[in-house]
Amino acid sequence: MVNEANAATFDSILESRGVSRRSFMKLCGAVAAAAGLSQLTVAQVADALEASVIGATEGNLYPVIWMEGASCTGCTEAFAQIDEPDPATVVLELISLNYCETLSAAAGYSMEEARKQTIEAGNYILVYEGSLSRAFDGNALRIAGETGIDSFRETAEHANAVVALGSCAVNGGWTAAYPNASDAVGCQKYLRDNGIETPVINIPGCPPNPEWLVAVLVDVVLMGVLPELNADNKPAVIFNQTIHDNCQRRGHFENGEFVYQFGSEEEAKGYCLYPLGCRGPQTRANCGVVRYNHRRSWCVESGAPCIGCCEADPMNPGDNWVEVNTPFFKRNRDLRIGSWTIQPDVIAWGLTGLVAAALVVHGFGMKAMGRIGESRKTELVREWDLKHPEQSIGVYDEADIKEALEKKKGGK
Ligand code: FSX
Ligand code: SF4
Repeated sequence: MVNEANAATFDSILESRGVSRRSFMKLCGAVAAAAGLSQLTVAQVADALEASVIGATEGNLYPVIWMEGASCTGCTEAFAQIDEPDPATVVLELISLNYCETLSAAAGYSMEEARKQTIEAGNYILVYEGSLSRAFDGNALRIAGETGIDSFRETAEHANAVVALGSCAVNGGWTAAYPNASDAVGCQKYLRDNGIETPVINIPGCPPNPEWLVAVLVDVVLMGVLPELNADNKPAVIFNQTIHDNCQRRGHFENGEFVYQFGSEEEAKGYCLYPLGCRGPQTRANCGVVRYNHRRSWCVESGAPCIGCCEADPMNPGDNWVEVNTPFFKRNRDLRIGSWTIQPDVIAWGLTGLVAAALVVHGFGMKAMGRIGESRKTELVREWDLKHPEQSIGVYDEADIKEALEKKKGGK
């Protein structure tokens, strides 16, 4: 518990930074929600954050090294964009950020020195974003005169835990997509392949929601516990539910109300995006609960089908979200045969053609044997094709289309 004198100090720190107590408590509520904690724990989170900010004024904070491998820096960028209150004023005072290529004011030799000294002193956490490039003896990425994998390795092996932030750090992400020329892998695989047992907490997403990182830091740094992890070492409360579980469009999915085309009437009605390739049913994360940008909205709510950026098997770089989910906005993933890719529905149509050809041959045989007489086609034109002629890939006679439309009009 924070005592009264400390509470007064804390209030004046908040005030000096233009942060109201109300917005601070809102942040605590969001941290608790992101961590999957009950709202009853908000007071505990607030106490922990207050103690940490007071700790900051006394220079007694948990050291963190934040390093970056092959990535777009979107993870840091997303973190730096958390709004009210902004990370620089309150949240970063959870930790003593001794090294961060993007956020630290220092650079060059003095930064590298800070990293080495932190490692020597021990008792720190490594937050790592981006993948580890193993090709070319690790020379695809060099930092301060050594390979990226060497500096990762020496920092990770002495850390209390590695937080793999972002899908690239979890299993290579898009940097490991075919043909994975830099032989990219995530932190956990690199460490385990090299016999290093440092605990790893995987936070996928491209980028991950910054509030997930704050929630993990609150657990590890302030509460002194590792969050409960699932079999992929991902925080269970965040990643054990699917996007589909918490989706605002879910009712439309259940009612069979779907969007087949961007810009359509169905889209304007907010129907389910499944036919446009939404990966919500197979992607595990609580985006719909935590949301983004001041908790205003998130991908599916704002009209974009989920592209599954949180799907990452830590021990398999080939199972990265880009490889698994492209082409986006299509129901099926590409099937890869060597360096050649094809959509399964193309194969399906090809097979349909083969089967149709076989049936025709079979039909001729039956007819020749006098076993069938004249027959009628049961479905002249597929119902769906009639409804969406511009998307149809069926081949029909004009006369059949006319007949089918007339039938439909007549309610037959
Ligand atoms: Fe990867 Fe992070 Fe995607 Fe980018 O650094 S998870 S590419 S948003 O930024 O690592
Ligand atoms: Fe599920 Fe996606 Fe439809 Fe939402 S939009 S209900 S996540 S399929």
